[in-house]
Amino acid sequence: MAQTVEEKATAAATGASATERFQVDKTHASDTPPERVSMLARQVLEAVHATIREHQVTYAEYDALKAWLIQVGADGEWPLFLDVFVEHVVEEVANADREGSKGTIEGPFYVPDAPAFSAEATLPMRPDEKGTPMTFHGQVRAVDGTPLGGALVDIWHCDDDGFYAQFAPGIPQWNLRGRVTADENGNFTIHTIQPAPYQIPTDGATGAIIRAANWHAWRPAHLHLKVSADGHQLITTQLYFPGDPHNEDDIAAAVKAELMLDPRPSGDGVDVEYDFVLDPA
Ligand code: MBD
Ligand code: FE
Repeated sequence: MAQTVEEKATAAATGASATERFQVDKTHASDTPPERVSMLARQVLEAVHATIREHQVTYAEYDALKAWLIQVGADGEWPLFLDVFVEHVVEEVANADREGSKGTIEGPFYVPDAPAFSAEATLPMRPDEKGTPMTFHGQVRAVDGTPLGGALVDIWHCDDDGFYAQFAPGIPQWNLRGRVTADENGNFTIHTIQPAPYQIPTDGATGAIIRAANWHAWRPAHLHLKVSADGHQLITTQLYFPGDPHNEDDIAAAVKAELMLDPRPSGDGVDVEYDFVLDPA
């Protein structure tokens, strides 16, 4: 019983930590001109008005909406909510013209400046880290096929229980996070464990709307990556595992066919290979 309470506390802390992280890394002034702010704000508001008219929204429902919006902020869950339900379309628009590898959403759990490693690395993990051992290797190239020596592969993923270091308490700071510099041929090899499918925290305001709507809270198992090289566009992406029941109904709508791995059994674990192709800057 005590353990259940602790796990719930863990999930709530996850969403709120993402707000602090965002405020440290990403809050910056936008230079959006007033005409554009006006147009975008007006269209969003008009879509809300149209929904109210079409569905004859009541005062009770309007008050429930207000209470819920207040709670999302109080729980610190705006980064979580927005990255789960909105970011995928921003990413689609931002990267529509890219020729190289597909990107997908960053999500709320990236932390910059993870420990740095050379081209063959074992991610920081606990001595008894649970999970299937996994070796992830590949090459970083330009769109013309030139290997990008010294490219940076910044990887982060959750543990075998679906928890991210620095967002769920009790996990070593840099667990399953690292920045790996590829060798002179753009090759890298990363030893880690296979991440678990991930259920977004259900005990805060984001969970409340998921429950109220009778949706589910699952993301399929995934690796997060930022891959970059001098003179090239950074890609933020994720990689997925075939057969995961939530590849088809990811709550964050961030799965793409091009991002599917092809794991092969190897020793007591799996071996996965994926190459990244970067567009010129
Ligand atoms: C995650 O791990 C994630 O990747 C996203 C996009 C949202 C919530 C949790
Ligand atoms: Fe994630």
